[in-house]
Amino acid sequence: MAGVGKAVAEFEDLLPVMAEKLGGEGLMRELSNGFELLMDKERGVITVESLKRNAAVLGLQDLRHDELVSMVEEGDTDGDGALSEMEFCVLMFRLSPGLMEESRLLLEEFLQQELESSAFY
Ligand SMILES: [Ca+2]
Repeated sequence: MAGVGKAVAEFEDLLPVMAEKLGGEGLMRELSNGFELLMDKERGVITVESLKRNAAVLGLQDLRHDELVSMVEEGDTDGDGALSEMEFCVLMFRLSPGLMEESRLLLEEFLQQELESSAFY
């Protein structure tokens, strides 16, 4: 699991900085971009195969197959074997405890805005 640990450590360093710079909405947009880079274009979800194909984009090419599998399993809350965009975002936040602390407020603010804007449409 050394590869996962290293990748996670990099996210831990990166995400709080991004959160601070971009604010909640910008951070969600970055995560969403990351999701699009990693997803299976035909299915619109991240699978182990799409993760493997695109992992190099995020510098995760050193992760072994079973590490990629366990990443997907860890994030897959509805058990369909793939990561939806929301599952991916939640996983990224879970992998980064520092980010959770620092950006929970930003995230809440963002979700609040989303709720408010969706209430108007
Ligand atoms: Ca899923």
